[in-house]
Amino acid sequence: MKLSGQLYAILDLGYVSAENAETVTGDLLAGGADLLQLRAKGHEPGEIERLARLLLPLCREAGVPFIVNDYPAIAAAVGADGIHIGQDDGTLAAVQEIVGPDMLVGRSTHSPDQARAALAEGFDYIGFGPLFPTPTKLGRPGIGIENVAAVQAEVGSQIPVFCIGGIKRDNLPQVLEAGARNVVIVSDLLTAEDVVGATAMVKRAIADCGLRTVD
Ligand code: TZP
Ligand code: MG
Repeated sequence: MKLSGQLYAILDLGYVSAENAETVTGDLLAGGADLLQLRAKGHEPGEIERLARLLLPLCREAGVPFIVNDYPAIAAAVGADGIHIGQDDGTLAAVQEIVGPDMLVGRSTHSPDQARAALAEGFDYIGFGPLFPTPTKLGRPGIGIENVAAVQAEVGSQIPVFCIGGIKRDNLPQVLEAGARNVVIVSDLLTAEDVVGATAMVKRAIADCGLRTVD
């Protein structure tokens, strides 16, 4: 996996109906998303597995890793490329007992200490945030952008650090300026009138920032 300049998109069923999941995933991929996660809080595992089986081939065709949120057993059953877990979802070792040693495993982190701990434990990448309060993750305060550069330098030199939470096209320059190299954007892409165009715009902004930066 490349270490910088990536856009991680999430097909979140809080914003997209199951009926539209395939179309919107196609749009995110057409716009240039580099990773795609299926996130379906509150949905039945059977429905999540059905959707995962639907979306996985689209990602395969685009050459984009397909990641399942929260359900290692579903990730293993459908042959996903990755599984993403939160702070309260157990250890990497416990997840790997279900998905095996080869699947990408990502961890949500909410502080520099958690970011360092996830690196030390051996996760393949981390989410770092929410940078700003967001309706997509209610009840969690924004951690701000002041630690982004330090976490990117320390942890991001070893594994990808994906800044997440309240990132939108209009504040993306500020987030990149703060030192972010990889971002997750959920609602701003999923609620865009033109999902392909919005995704492509974000990709260009990340790439332009990388060109201006000597890492
Ligand atoms: N984890 C931390 S913030 C967040 C998740 C899943 C939601 C990000 O969504 P949005 O809509 O881009 O703020
Ligand atoms: Mg979770």
